[in-house]
Amino acid sequence: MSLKRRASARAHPNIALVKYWGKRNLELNLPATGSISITLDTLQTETTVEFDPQFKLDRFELDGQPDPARLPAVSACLDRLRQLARCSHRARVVSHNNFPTAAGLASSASGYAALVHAAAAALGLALSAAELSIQARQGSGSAARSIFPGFVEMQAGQLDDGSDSFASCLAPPDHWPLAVVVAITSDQAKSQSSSQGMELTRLSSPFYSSWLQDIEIDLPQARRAIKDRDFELLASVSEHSCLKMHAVMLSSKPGLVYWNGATVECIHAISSLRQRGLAVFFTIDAGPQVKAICLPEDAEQVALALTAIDGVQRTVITGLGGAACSLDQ
Ligand code: 2P0
Repeated sequence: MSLKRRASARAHPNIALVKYWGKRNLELNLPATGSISITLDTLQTETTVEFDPQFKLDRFELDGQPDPARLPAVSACLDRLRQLARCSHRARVVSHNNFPTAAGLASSASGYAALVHAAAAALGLALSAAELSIQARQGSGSAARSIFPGFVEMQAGQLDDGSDSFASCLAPPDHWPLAVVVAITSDQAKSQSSSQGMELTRLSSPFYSSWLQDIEIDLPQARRAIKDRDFELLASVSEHSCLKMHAVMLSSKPGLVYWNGATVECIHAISSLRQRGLAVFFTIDAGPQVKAICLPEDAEQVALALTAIDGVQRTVITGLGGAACSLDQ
């Protein structure tokens, strides 16, 4: 490749319902277990990658600012694709999130999914969605799922080289068009990466092995709930998975406490909405935001209830979103 090549892509964050928290191989970023997620619409990362023989170094810009802290991980992602394409050109990567970065809104998922999609296209690599998912996984485990639309399952895989550790679509968004109300309780970036947190949990939580074992029970239940559109079953397996994950986070040494006061108030508010007959459940990731999953007709009411809570700064309503895609003609 001698000429400069450029491509742009968009990807959406995803929210895990059966959570991933723990790795079986750090170097290849292989998850210890499978996970099941929903891909969102509305929230998105858009990324342009330009390879140019004139560039001396890779550059990475996020939301209008150079981002040297994330550059090594971005370059490592590009290196894997450059190796496949037998290209040594450096790249300029320009990325925009329309939501807060690194605050428990899965910006690394949409970020790495958009990055590998755009970089592969710019390098002229015709990768399948599974191959893109493998590339995205090496940037960030949850990013493997953001390649796909709607309801998505990530396979932990068994092979040492990780070639069987990728995601696939369980059902498209229109199979069961759920809504997600995100209650933002803090715009601050978290102080510790998920990778560091997962390793701390693996090495120190006395409950880690039970956590891993139980996921094998949760995965088939969540699959069945999605297939049958069984809201009650999906609510029960998802809340249980979320609380078990936070239990191993809390029981790490030192403990990982991702919640703030408003996070806890949101949990109680969602439980009381459900007692009043609304179909809604919560999930929370490695940050203080709360995601309420509900039927679209109830989303406004859920958002009103969460916005009224002290400490909730704002809410965002999303539906289920599409696959990572090209922004080029
Ligand atoms: C998930 N999370 O399943 C879980 C739930 C956060 C809590 O995957 O280390 O940024 O890059 O593989 O993907 C967030 O972790 O972690 C995550 P790495 P990632 O969505």
